Amino acid sequence: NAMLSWQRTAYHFQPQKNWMNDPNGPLYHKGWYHLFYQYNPDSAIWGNITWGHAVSKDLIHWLYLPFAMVPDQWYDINGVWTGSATILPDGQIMMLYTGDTDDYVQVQNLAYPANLSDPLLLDWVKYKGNPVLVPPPGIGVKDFRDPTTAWTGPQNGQWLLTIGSKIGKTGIALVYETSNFTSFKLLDGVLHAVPGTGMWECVDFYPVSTKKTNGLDTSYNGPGVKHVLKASLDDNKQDHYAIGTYDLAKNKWTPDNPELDCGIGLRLDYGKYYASKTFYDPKKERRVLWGWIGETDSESADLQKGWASVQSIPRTVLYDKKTGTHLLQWPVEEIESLRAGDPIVKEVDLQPGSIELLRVDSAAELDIEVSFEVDKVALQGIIEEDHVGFSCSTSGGAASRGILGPFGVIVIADQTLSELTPVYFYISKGADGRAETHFCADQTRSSEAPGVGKQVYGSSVPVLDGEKHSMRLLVDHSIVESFAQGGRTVITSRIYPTKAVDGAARLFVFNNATGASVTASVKIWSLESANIRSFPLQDL
Ligand code: DQQ
Repeated sequence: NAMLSWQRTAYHFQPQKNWMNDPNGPLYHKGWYHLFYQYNPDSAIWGNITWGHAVSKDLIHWLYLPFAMVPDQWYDINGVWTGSATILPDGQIMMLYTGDTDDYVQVQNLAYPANLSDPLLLDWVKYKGNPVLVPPPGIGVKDFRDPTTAWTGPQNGQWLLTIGSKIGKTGIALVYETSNFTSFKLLDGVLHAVPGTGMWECVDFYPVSTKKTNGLDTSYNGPGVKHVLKASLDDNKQDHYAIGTYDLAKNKWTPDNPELDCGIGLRLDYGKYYASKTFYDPKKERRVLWGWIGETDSESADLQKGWASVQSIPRTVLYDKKTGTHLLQWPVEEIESLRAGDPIVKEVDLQPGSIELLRVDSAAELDIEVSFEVDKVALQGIIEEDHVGFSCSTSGGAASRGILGPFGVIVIADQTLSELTPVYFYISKGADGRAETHFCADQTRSSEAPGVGKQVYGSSVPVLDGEKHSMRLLVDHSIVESFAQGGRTVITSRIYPTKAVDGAARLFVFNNATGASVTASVKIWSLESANIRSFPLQDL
């Protein structure tokens, strides 16, 4: 359908056609980044789940490879579901994944590359003793999935890994011990449990440095390290995380802020984003995060356009030393290689109730950095003014005005603003009487198409003394990934413009606050498209 083809993205990873969901087993091997993904070869809706496979030298340009694994054994005939890679010290790759059996039981299976010297890892062998793990007593046969990357245990040669589950409505992370990835022992207790959160899918568990700016290998532990626990909550399709400390000897993880929903209360992304997974990139010594960006339109629309879902731009993940409470997520630096020429650099004074068009070509593919300086007198006035209780999702979107917000940018808009997606800050008075900043993305007017998501996403974001209000946005036709304050709060928007398409797309800055002027310092780069195509296998 030509009318919908523009909704395809220009530099986000997506298959040529059909359905995709979770990123699987990301790893770096012999000069190539490997991405596997949940894929339906036959349709644009979920089913027949197979492992798609693609490789890249830089996480931006991709080559599609033949499927890594298809559902062809009794233990995965109903789907080769999500899994993770563990790279052993001798270079062997252990790929543990969930299989949905002929009886619809969720089991864990082992696969490994047939030929480690192949940089493309084209052939995968399923271990002949599969499954290697079945649901333990007390765990539902449909509540046992998505093994993590393993980390080294306290004893020599011992590995630990976690698998998500639930008991009643309590989400849990079970921990297993293994030395060979074929036989496992369930450890007593759980890594963490949170009542009311339901089934934990795609658990992720990894160390972050509290001192350095590099990422850490999954097995790294010691002083100056905290551990992040992430769970994808099946009940509300949100990725939640918490930062805590991990006692390896006792196999006990303790959240820093247990008050916050029992320590899993922050979200990696407040928009359309799920089933994320990190891996350690030894080439650049960083931890890289992938996430699945699903659709917010209807299944029939997906069938009509012939594809569904994209992957987020990979993000580096670091501990935010300044707040000590948040992670910092930031697009991998390689994305900057798509910047076409010098940026447009502008400073714009925005009086209350003003909007300004930023003239750029190809506003459907942009990398934007904006920092806002808010009038100081007005900012201090917040103490006296009463506007407590603001929340992005319930406070009326960008059209609803307050003294100190909203102000921000408008992306994927047409010239007449009949379609527009505002991404903005709104400063309100927090419960403690001090200024509280919210970061929101408003989809209510993104599209004139019927039957698409029209939510306002967002959350509060810490803005420390002396910091400006800053945001970075990656705009890619039907996706906007928005990062506030260096990546403390992130929102991914899935939008379906019908008019603000390709050359008709415009970019604006605005200040819809009633009581404050703001100065916006803007840098805008046009982004080139990434090269994402089939691998020329005949050249091998
Ligand atoms: N997707 C996979 C499961 C996982 C879910 C199946 C999360 O393994 O729990 O496609 O989106």
